[in-house]
Order: sequence, then structure tokens, then C-alpha cells
Amino acid sequence: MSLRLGVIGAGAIGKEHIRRCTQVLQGATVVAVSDINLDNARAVVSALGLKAEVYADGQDVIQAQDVDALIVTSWDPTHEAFTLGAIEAGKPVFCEKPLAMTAEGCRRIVDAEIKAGRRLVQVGFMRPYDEGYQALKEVIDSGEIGAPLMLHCAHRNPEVGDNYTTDMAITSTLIHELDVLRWLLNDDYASVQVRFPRATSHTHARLKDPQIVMLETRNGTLIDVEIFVNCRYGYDIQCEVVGETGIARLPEPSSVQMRKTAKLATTILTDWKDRFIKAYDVELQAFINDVKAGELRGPSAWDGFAASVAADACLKAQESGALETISLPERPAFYLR
Ligand code: NAI
Ligand code: ISE
Repeated sequence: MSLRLGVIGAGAIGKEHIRRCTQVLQGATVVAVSDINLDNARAVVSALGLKAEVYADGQDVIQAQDVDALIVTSWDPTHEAFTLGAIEAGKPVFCEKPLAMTAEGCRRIVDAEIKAGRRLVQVGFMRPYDEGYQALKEVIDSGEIGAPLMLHCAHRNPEVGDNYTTDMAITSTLIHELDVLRWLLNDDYASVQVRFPRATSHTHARLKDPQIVMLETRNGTLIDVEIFVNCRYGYDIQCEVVGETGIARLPEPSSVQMRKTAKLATTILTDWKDRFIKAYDVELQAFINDVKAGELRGPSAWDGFAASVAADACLKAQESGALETISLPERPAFYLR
């Protein structure tokens, strides 16, 4: 039987997830869509020819009798309430990143899930499903380059809107690295410092851009991540692992190489939707399959919490300029299964 999904938030990624659940993935049907801007919800339902009910309030989607599971793709600050609502209703929920705006908010979700007695939350951290990151992890885990000593990473967006501020470089953008790098290294973070180089002229008063985030893991690996969200030239995700005996790099997305007019060129993608398109498909198919099988196995509420503990320290480091400690509590037995 098809899993009946309710989607809360029909903006950029909400539309994408509804499209993939409808046209690409197997085993699910979108039966309810909500958006505070009702026109967004109506437009996607009509564009895809869905027979889905449109709701003004996301909590009504959670309560709807015909909705088995939720996808939360509304703005970041709304995630916590919708995820807690889904847990309360006993319905599995795929929540886009960040799970909540603070570690405290994520902890409330972790506590509610533990109280519910079974995993009900998958966080939309898609990078661990990306073939490139998986290949990089295989190399690290095989020991081929020895222990990872340093990582040099970059997260570059061509541009962002006027409402994007300095803190969002951490809570909305770096949060992907904060999740994927602890997975990649099988390690957790110990401290962080944030530095601001000369700002690009393409930013505005409320956004310091670019930023350099320097993390140290518990095992002593040093990581630098450049976040540059107005880089203009493309959507570019880089990750280089320097090991004791070699270097491993995240593969570039495949692209035809051209020799033309005295130039050697390959295209750089410009849109996050294209850069991780397969990973989004695989993460959501996994969610659908796991809900049907009765056991969620993807990025957990604990992973959302761990990333937010680090994000909180990064925000503090943005303000202080000092080295800030990152203290992740011990993982509860519930998440060791
Ligand atoms: P967007 O602004 O294009 O869409 C968000 C939609 O949510 C808007 O249509 C807005 O009206 C709606 N909304 C806001 N509050 C709501 C509420 N209380 N109830 C119902 N609808 C509400 O933003 P975008 O880019 O689609 O991002 C949505 C979420 O997905 C964000 O949390 C973002 O961090 C995350 N995201 C994740 C990505 C990933 O790579 N995993 C990529 C892009 C976004
Ligand atoms: C956006 O919300 C995403 O999640 C994208 O993957 C990221 O590159 C971008 O910086 C975020 O704002």
C-alpha cells in the first residue's frame, strides 16, 4: 500500500520533494500539502495534477486522518514545532535541516522521541547519501591514506537573498558540513573558531561573507571550512582530506570536458537542487521504505542535535572571535541501536 504523505512548506525544496515523491520515487503518495502562503501549496498541487488536500495550517496536516507520515520543508524556525507535533501524533516525520534552531530545541525533540519509544524522526541531511561522499568515506575507512590529519572544505553558493544573515551561514549552510564531516570521520567536534576575512562587495550590512570556520575534532583532526554564499561563479562543494600517506578529495560532479576557442572547460553547477539531486532521491526513498518497514535508519534526531550543539558553539565563536568548546553529551542508548 502507498504511504500517504503530508508536506508542510511548498517553497523551493518542498516543491522538489513533492515532485520526486510523485514522479521519481516508489511507494508513496502526497495526499496533503500546506503552506502559510496558500498559493504556493495550490500551485504545486495543480502543477503536478495531485489529488491532494490543501491546508492553511501545518498542524492540521499532522492531525489529518489520511496522513501516515510527514515531510517538513517550511522555514527553519518552524521545524521544531512541526516535528514535535508529528511525534506527539505518533507519525514518522522527515524534517529538513536544521532540526531546530538551537541544540536546546533539538534536545526537546530527542527527549520526545525517546519518550515515544521508537524512532520517528529522519533529518534531511542528504550528503551521507551522496555517492561522492560515500566513496570518500570508503577511502578513509580503508586506511589507504592513513589517519585523517586535516580537512580543507568549502561551501559556496552563487548568491543568497537579502534576508540571509551572518548566523544563517552556520545554522542553514555550514550545518551540512557539521553533519557530514562527523559522519565522514566517525568523530565528534571538540572546539571551533570563526574568522572573517575581508568581506565581498556583493554582501550587505547584516551578512559577513565569506567566513572561515576552524573546527578541531576529539581525535585532533583540524578542519577548515570556507563558507562563501555570494561567490557568484557557482554552487561549489569541496572537501579535501589530508591523511598521513595521501590526500583524498570529494569527486566533482561529472561533466563533459570541452576544448574550444583555446580553452579547456568543464561546467560548474549553480543550483543546490542539481548538485545533490540523486542524494535527495535516495534519502527520501530510504525514508519511505523505512517507514513502511517500521524502522527509521537515516540521519536521526541525535544527529540533528549533534550538529546543532556544534552550530551553537560556532555562533558563539562568530561573536567572540575566540576558541569555543563544543561539548556533545554521551549518546543515549536509544540511538545506539
Ligand atoms: P522557501 O522559502 O523557498 O520555502 C519555504 C516555504 O515554507 C515557503 O513557501 C513558506 O511560505 C513556507 N512556510 C513558512 N512557514 C510556514 C509554516 N509555518 N507553515 C507552512 N508553510 C510555511 O525555502 P526553501 O529553500 O524551500 O527551504 C525550506 C527548508 O528546507 C528550510 O528549512 C531549509 O533550510 C531547507 N533546505 C534544505 C536543503 C537541503 O539541501 N537539504 C536545501 C534547501 C532548503
Ligand atoms: C540551503 O538551505 C541549503 O540547504 C543548501 O544546501 C545550502 O547550500 C544553502 O547554503 C542553504 O541556504
